[in-house]
Amino acid sequence: MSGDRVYYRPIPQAHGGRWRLAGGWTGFSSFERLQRGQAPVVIETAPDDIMKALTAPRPPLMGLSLDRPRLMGIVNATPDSFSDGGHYDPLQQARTLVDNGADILDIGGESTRPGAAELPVPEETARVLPVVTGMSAMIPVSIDTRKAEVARAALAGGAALVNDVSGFDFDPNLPAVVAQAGVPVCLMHAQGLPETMQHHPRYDDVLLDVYDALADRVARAVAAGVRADRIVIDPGIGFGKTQAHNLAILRRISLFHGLGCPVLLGISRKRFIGTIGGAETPADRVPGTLALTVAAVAQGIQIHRVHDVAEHAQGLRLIAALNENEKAVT
Ligand code: HH2
Repeated sequence: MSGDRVYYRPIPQAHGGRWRLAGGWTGFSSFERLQRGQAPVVIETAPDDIMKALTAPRPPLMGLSLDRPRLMGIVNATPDSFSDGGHYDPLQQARTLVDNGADILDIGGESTRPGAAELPVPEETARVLPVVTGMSAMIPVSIDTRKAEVARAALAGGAALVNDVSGFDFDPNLPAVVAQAGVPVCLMHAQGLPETMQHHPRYDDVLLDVYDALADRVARAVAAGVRADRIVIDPGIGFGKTQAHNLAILRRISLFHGLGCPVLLGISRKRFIGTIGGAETPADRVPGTLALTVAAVAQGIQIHRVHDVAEHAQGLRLIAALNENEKAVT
């Protein structure tokens, strides 16, 4: 990638601002100009095409407006997920997450934790389908899979979004399934496969490399017939990334609004939160997860994939109240 390329990161403001980020709750009035190998420079203007991508309101996703942060509750129909070890009935867990305030459920049957092995299609389908069919009349359901045949079965069972952690890199048949169904897709960035991705992840500049890779994935998805306004992007925290990589992305995550898509973030209970926060057990990483979610909300990130929906719903209610208060009190 050329070192000359210039990137514009909107600098979010707690109050006011000349423009609104993605038509949402975050204001901004200036930018960081980012270039490989150079220190960020604060500037006051950006090119028209970037401004358009940064400010255009995002269309509703599965009927959900994106003018406030949304919670995607994680349902692991897996016996080997990293964070909860499969110690629950997924259908019961799904209902609890709905009661606790989830806007979307993300249902997955194949663990993608570092070192996890691939699961055969029939097994993955058998795990997810009862939860998808059981929940899709109640709440928008996302199917977390890299595989076309699993996605096809889940869409037939009522799923309304495909969440592909490989960003269409794993199964060449998945783009056509998504395009034909006319459903939205979340394209996540990952470097390498779950089996080996944490061995030696390397980037030139992780923030800009991930941005370019996602731009490429969006372009490929559009070329495969997926409508641009149905694409959600995700920088893929922990997928072929060290702790320093994760932090570099999170620190400047508002950059990703420049791709013109809603942004989804999956940090919930991940290892680096335990390492920095001093919480060995995944279930003890809720405070650290919430802290990073609040920071991401302040950068305008729209969709938050979390295990602990009740705790995050409470946090988001407080953030909403702070924003409301400014309007109400004169
Ligand atoms: N992380 C995991 C799974 N799916 N999808 C998106 N879009 N973004 C993510 O960051 C993401 C994801 C983590 O996978 P796993 O190890 O299966 O654990 P869990 O599902 O409990 O988060």
